[in-house]
Amino acid sequence: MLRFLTAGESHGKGLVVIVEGLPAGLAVNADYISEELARRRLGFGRGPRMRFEADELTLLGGIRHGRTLGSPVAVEIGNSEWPKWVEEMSPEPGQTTKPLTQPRPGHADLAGMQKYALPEARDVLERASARETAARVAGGSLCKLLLRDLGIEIVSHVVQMGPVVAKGGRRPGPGDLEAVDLSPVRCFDPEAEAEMVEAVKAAAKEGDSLGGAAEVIAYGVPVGLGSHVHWDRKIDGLLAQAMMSIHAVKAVEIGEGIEIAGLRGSVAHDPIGWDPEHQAYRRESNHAGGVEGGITNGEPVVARCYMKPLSTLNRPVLKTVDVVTKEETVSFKERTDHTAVPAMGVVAETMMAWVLAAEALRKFGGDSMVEVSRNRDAYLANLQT
Ligand code: EPS
Repeated sequence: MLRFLTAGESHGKGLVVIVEGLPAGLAVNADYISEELARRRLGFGRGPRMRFEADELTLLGGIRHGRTLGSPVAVEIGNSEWPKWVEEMSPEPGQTTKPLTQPRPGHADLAGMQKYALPEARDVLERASARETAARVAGGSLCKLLLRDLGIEIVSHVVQMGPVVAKGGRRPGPGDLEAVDLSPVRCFDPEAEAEMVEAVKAAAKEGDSLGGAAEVIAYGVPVGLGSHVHWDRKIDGLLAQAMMSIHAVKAVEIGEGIEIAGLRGSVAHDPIGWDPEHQAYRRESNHAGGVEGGITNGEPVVARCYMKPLSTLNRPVLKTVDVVTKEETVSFKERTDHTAVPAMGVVAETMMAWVLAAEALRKFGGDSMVEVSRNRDAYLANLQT
């Protein structure tokens, strides 16, 4: 079973991720993990921290001479911000001199303080912060490497920024990822890209924030990941859970799920055809997003994540109550991003990679990459046609 845990606070000394269940013999290099971490920092509209903070990577365990050992992999990402926060975030006994008592609506602040009986919002927001996604991306990059060995590549692009929606057009393929990453908002539609940049500028000028949506596509996924036999084995359910867990994501759509809800059954489904050249079935369209009955069907797996506008604003306007005085006030101001949708797309790739890698190992399981590849090849050679 593939699983991971992360630990660490946004302004703490660093983050740690432990990945358990990777087979031995997976080629890993630190540069690739660093590149993925750098991709997560991309995007017009992010706050100043993204410019001055480097993700300091240390491989602590589970990798030797560029290959996984089959033991847990542990990765540490140091926060270069730490020196400024040593006292405020110290693990030693003591207390803050700057308690945050005006919780932000839309954030974990108030519910977290009530649930954990904590006196101020920083005790909650430090872990609720999207900084945690750096640890997910570091661990998830190992899943991407595993998937790549199995012929699976994952791409994401921004399809909505605030009110601006990209036109349908051609979806980016694995060869287009560099072009997407070069776009300031990671959008594949140049016309929409320009409008998105303007929308972010306008929101930023008014101290406001923007939400939006990113689409994630996995190419090369074989038929048969996930299962119809139990609610908790359906791969669309697993993807929805994984992607919904990304900070500020409020909806996840598989394929054209929202649009086909309004269509008739006679036109909503993807006709099945036979491809004599490859001796394989294929779908003539992909409204289902590559999943039927909770099982991948061989088409690209497509999911969209919808993110709310961040609730931390540079202009304090959101009404709240001071938890000490109970008087009406506005939520506290904290350094923030105007939008994090481009970065969210990279995190969403990561969460799809976690699910696909976990399900690929469940299907083709083995303790070494040789064993996993052999099991995959045998399955595909015997795939019922
Ligand atoms: C975040 C606020 C900002 C973001 C941060 C998430 O941090 P700070 O308040 O330190 O400027 O930059 O995101 C990251 C640090 C990151 O690595 O993604 C928040 O409130 O969640």
